[in-house]
Amino acid sequence: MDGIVTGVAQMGAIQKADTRETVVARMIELLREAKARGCGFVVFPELALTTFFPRWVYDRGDAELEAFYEDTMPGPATRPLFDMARDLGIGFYLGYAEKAGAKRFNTAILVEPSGRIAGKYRKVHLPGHAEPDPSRLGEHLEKRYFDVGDLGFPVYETMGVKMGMCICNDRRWPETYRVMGLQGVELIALGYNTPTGLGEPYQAAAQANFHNSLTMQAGAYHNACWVAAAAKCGVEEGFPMIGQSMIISPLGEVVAQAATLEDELIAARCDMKMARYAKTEIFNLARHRRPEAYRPIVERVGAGGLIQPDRKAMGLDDA
Ligand code: CDT
Repeated sequence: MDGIVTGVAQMGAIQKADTRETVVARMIELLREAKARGCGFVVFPELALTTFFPRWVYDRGDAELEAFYEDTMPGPATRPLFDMARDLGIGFYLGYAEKAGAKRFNTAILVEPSGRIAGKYRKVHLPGHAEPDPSRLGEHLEKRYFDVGDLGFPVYETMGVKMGMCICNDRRWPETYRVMGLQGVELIALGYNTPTGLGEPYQAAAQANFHNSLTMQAGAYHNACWVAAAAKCGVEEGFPMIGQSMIISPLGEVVAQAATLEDELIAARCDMKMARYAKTEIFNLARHRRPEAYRPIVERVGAGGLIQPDRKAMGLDDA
């Protein structure tokens, strides 16, 4: 096969009291299962080592808050994960909270089976707020605890595949996938922690799973790449989060999907021939894209005024 057997290691809830060591032991168990199922690469969730701490209000410098970040990778608690992956010959994607000098990032890394870190991504689309909003059912304070990612959306040649990464809310933005699509990405790994609604009238519990699959299937199809997505899910400290971890083909079809809201390994043979073929046909970007018609995408942040062609150029009679 021209590609890689990919595992998605969905993780059930992590409570505040759970230690890194306990969590890493769960991850190692999932790696063992991945090995038994022939995986060469495994995707773990966003902020996989701790509970989803942006749901609580802290001040920067608070000891409880600071303890959620990693200042070295691997560190003492994560070293056993790297060692086990190396012993099993498996590469992995890991999401964690990164402390980088005075900055804080919501980060993911690609680790090769040798233990070498092939690449890093820092979350660009930080959802939620910087200040608490008691009118909601729960807080989502990523803008308080993380700086906006400063690495763009890099694609790395690793494990025989052109791999890219993104994190949770990034998956809802077409730009995320397209920037990687324009680098020829073949597999996008991503992790997420998605609450089943925090009281918003729309994008609430009823649509949470639909939006999850909708955005990722569209991103995979439009960019002719595999998407392997791992949830952290279940009820954390009373807050429910969606599961529905999945692997999506470059044709946009779900080829594997988790059935539980607990630790669960799903796997699929991700053949890159399928991605490469789709890139030569309908989504042959070089042949079909028209960047001159897309200028507002990079010139505007929010929606602005209408952009209308000259009436004469349209051949309208009243010009
Ligand atoms: N972790 C993360 O990015 N979660 C967001 C939900 C934010 S709700 C305010 C997501 O897009 O799933």
